[in-house]
Amino acid sequence: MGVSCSRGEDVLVLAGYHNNQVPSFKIVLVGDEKVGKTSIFMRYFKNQFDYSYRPTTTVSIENVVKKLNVPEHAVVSVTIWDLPGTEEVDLRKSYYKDVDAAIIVVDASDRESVELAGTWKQDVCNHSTITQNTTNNTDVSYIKADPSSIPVLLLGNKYDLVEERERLEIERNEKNEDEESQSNDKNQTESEERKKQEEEEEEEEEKQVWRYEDQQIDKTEPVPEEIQFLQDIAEQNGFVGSVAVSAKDPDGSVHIAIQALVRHLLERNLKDSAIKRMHAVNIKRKKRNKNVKDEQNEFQPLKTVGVKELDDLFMECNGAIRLTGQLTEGFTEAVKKFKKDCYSTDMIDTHKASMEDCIGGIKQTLLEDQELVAIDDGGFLQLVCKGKLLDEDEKSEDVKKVMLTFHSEILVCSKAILNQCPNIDTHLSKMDGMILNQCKTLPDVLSQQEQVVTTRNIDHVQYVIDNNRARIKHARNQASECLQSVDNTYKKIKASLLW
Ligand SMILES: Nc1nc2c(ncn2[C@@H]2O[C@H](COP(=O)(O)OP(=O)(O)OP(=O)(O)O)[C@@H](O)[C@H]2O)c(=O)[nH]1
Ligand SMILES: [Mg+2]
Repeated sequence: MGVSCSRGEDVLVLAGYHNNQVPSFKIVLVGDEKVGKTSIFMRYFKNQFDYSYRPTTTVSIENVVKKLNVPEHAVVSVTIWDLPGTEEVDLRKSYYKDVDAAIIVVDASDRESVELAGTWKQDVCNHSTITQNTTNNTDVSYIKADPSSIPVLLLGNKYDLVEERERLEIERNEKNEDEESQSNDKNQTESEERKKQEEEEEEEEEKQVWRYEDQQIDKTEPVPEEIQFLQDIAEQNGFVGSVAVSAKDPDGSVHIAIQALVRHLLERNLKDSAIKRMHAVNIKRKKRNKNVKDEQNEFQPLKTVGVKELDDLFMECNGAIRLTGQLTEGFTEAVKKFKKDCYSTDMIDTHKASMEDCIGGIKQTLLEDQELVAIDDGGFLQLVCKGKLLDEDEKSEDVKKVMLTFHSEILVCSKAILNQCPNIDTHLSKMDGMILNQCKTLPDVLSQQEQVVTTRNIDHVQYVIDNNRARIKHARNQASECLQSVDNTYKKIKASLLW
């Protein structure tokens, strides 16, 4: 452990690396309760994550022997101590004996938690000691460690929550923008400009090339606010570096961060490249963020709980949930395509114009003896042009084009929605009732299982059931919103044809 391993530039020599001894490092995970120390520990050693929270009451210790690429493919032994966030009896001093490095874990989604990082670092620095053998080797004594010899890394955990918050904000902004542009003509030019600016910014972002490891990193790239805050706190308090990670995501961020610290310990003069590596993780996050939305669009089936009766019911819901998502997305896309065609044929001034504007635009494009009417075809709305549309006439060709898009996109989608969504709602409502009934027998079913069922298992099962039911509810809401959207669109079209 830390005793045999020395610190500083000569670590390889003193640790006996050249005499085939493996340098070993003791690293402590320190920080407030609930910030995710145990989750980081579990991700690093078992690549697992658990949603439930059980406070750590006694220290957990795990060891791993790893081969690092630098220097000279060094093999190292890393022992990590997962410390309790709070303890009735304060045993910290004993945990901090002979530490080689410390990781202060904070909750990156909570500013106050990040602000406390310095206090935790101080705690490590004030209480770390080094074992000293006396000359006769029988007694041991402890001397205060030199704080500057213990690298302390700041780990901003739960970064997935920050990303989720950002994603929701982007969605909310987009939704507001859409509503605004539909209801307020005056704002059209403004939102167009904003869009243009966004597109330019996106284009600029695309141009950025992210490089990893020993390659040069573009330091001019703006980092997200939370990561900047982590870096500022790390700098102000003399941390060796800071990394934003998520113990929840199996994205390798926890491994990279800990490996970087170990590399730093192995050879201090590699400090710069190790820090660069941490910086790269932070930057990678920003890039990942851009893809979060795409990932979200991919259908994820409901989670299973290992109780067959319940899992069968969950499986049966998947088709309806997936279909709801597809219908919702399909209708939004169909409307977008229709507006885009109206825009490209100069019937409207912006592709974000309202449905009423599109219909108005088509009407204005028609010749005097032509008229646009809506026909109710068994509950579905068809657009028909009375009066012959001329062949090889540019305006008539434009009208034909947008009407074709209306029928092949909006009409087809709205038919599917009007046919399917009421059934989806009935089906999911029935399934949810059955799931709820099945849950009542859950304690009995679990007690009959062969393996031992702990409170933790039960909590987890309950958590998964709650999550699955929330997704079922969300799909039902989505189905009724989808029906509402079709109804609103039809109403808008009919109203604008009356003008
Ligand atoms: N969303 C999210 N939740 C996390 C993450 N890491 C941990 N959690 C959750 O946060 C809660 C606390 O996690 P723990 O790892 O037990 O926290 P701790 O710091 O060990 O807490 P103490 O042992 O009391 O000091 C649990 O419910 C975890 O599932 C993460 O990266 N993202
Ligand atoms: Mg813990």
